Amino acid sequence: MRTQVGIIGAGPAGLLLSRLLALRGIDSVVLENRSREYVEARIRAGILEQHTVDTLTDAGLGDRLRREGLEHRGIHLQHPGTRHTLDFPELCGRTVWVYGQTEVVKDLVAAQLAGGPPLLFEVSDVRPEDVDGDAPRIRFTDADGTPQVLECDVIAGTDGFHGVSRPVVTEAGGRLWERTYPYAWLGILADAAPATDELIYAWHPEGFALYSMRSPSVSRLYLQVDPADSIDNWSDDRIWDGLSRRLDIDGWTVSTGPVTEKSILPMRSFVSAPMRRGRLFLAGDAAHIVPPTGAKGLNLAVADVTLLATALTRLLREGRTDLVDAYSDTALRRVWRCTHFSWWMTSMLHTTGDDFDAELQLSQLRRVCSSEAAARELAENYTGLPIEG
Ligand code: RFL
Ligand code: PHB
Repeated sequence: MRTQVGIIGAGPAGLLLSRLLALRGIDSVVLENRSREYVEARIRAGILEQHTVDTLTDAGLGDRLRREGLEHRGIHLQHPGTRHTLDFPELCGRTVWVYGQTEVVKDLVAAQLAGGPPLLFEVSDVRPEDVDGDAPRIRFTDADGTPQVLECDVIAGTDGFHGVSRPVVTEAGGRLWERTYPYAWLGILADAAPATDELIYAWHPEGFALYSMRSPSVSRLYLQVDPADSIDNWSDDRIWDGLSRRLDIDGWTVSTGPVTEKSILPMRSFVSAPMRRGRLFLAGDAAHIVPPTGAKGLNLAVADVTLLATALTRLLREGRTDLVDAYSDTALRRVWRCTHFSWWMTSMLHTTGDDFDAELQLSQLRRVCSSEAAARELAENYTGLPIEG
């Protein structure tokens, strides 16, 4: 087998890269170690920045998004006794969209299977090889158990945080930065109409809570918990009690309903640089992880592959290396901005058990809720800064 770009991983990064390349006449093959059902059911991100929506729309993937997605003009920031609304169009002229990552992935898979580049599910033993030369290859075993070799011009490592690509880059050198936070999120999906127009990010002495949604009839909610806690300790009643206490405000209640999914997610910041070794390029969670508080992970993955698609097109169509040579540095500038913003939102909203920290957090929240400059800084970062390069 031969292709121009061998893509490891069919998450949003790998699938969108394949699509963007196909639109520019570059062929690719996507290799995924899970099944289609598994990839389409994995519940993760919910918020798309304006540029992510524009990129998906330009790639011909905007129809269902614009029909079923919910455009949001702001967020509510809450601390006990106060629920303050940040109006994004007023502050920075942009909006965000609620459209689940599951739906983005379903749209990308459907487009790929309807005459797009090959997408192979349930492959195993995936190994990028000879990435320092001009003719790298990917060895893998296909779903029937047959060993295969995919000869490529370039390999894209879009295989997420636990993938095989990053270790190949880091064994040649580079640097890692990591911060593990002393809290985790307990996330639920519930068949309940959201009781709020905008997402609510709430600071509370018992810990952070977030009220999000997936549709007019499905809510997605999160509670700050101890990372060592087990989901078995959290009955549905205990979760709803915690949510209603932490989100409490006079004259308003959380709307409850059957919980259809619940899990505990660790939170970390992680950056690996450079995002390239020879002909192997990393994008998305394969190179960096942010805590979900800033809603940046999926959007960063889209920003990476937007840059990478342009850089690879220049390399493969014109033989020019300027953009691939600049890729890692250009992508990392945005990665660090989003890493800072996600860390800042996380630090402002999650209680640590320390009274000094609590006073600093409340002071920062009051500042964002009273100063237009402070609110604009949050709004510009949350809705997404322009893609460089
Ligand atoms: P993914 O989605 O992890 O996809 C990687 C794919 O590679 C496959 N794979 C392999 N395939 C072949 N061979 C191997 N050896 C392989 N190893 C792995 C995997 O099966 C998978 O299909 O990475 P990608 O594409 O970079 O996308 C990144 C996003 O998924 C991630 O950043 C976001 O979900 C983060 N995130 C959020 N981001 C946002 O922008 N907005 C949000 O509101 C938001 N909320 C969240 C989130 C992540 C969460 N979790 C669960 C970590 C909320 C949560 C709860
Ligand atoms: C979500 O809806 O899953 C979501 C929304 C906002 C965040 C994180 C996750 O900051």
